[in-house]
Amino acid sequence: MKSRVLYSVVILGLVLGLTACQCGGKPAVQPTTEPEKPAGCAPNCTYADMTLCYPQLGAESDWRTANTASFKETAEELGFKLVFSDAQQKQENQISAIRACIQQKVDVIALPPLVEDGFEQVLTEAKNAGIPVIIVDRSVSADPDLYASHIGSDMVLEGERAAEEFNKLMPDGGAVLELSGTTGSGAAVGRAKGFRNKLNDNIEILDSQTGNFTRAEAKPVMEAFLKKYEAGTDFQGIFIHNDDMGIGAIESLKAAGVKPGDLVIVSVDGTRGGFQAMVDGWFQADVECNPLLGPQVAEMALKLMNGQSVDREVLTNETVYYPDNAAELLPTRKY
Ligand code: GYE
Repeated sequence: MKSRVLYSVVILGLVLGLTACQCGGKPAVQPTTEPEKPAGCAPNCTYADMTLCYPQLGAESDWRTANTASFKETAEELGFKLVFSDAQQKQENQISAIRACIQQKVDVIALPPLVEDGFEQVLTEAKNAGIPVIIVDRSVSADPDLYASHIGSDMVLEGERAAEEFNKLMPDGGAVLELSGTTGSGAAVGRAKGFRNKLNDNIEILDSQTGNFTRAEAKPVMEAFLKKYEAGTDFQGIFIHNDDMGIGAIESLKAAGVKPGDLVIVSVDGTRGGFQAMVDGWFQADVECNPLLGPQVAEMALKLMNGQSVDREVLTNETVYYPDNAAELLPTRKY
């Protein structure tokens, strides 16, 4: 009797697990084996035939604002229809927006995923509906068979570049704080990893907290750091995962009486705000991350509609900016 009860519980558990649980990362809906079909207009589809869905993840930073503008401007210039939405940094909103696009039968979905995990199910739904997906900007952990390509920055390389700046600027070692991006996002995970890959052994990461890529959330995190640790004594540098958080952190540093140049601060993005922070003497380097991805994504989306093959991964070519020519470059910055 006991074993029969146990058996039923196991069966029930399996059934529930198969229908409801996505905890193992496996989608509940399995992908069909049908190959992706080109659009009806293929091989002669033009931008006028294209509806591209862009379920944006939020509006948390100047980088994101520039990224949104890039897609909107590209749609207008090339003449395709853009279905745009803003998930306000909530994955469930992003997933609903993707589902709405699938229902609308858009031609291509370009997805900038908020976080890496949890998109298997909805990507499977898109695949089963025959809608190709281009992952844009941050990466996903889902099986690459569920999407056509990834276009974006090499976040690990960005973290490595930041570490190299600290190695140069703190040759005798010391301690740094890390103000990281959205927990679980490809950008934060990659930058943290790259930073640890290349940071010299004589530089300790004293503490690491998330500021969710926003100015508003970075400010109290920096304040809390400054209550816990003495600037210049307990730590000599701060690695900040984006310029917006850097600007928030500067406000907290100023309020605590820390002066520009007292600390080594390296940030990521290369926005106008970041350039201004270099001009003002707060950032010693700014690792570029380019948000202007609209044209590349549109071009690839059209290729997919026409049934042409595309590269599985397209990484943006980027650099590091420094204070010495920041004032000169600032007026030329597009974001
Ligand atoms: O660095 C940050 C934004 O995913 C690369 O997201 C992007 C990051 C960018 O909020 O400013």
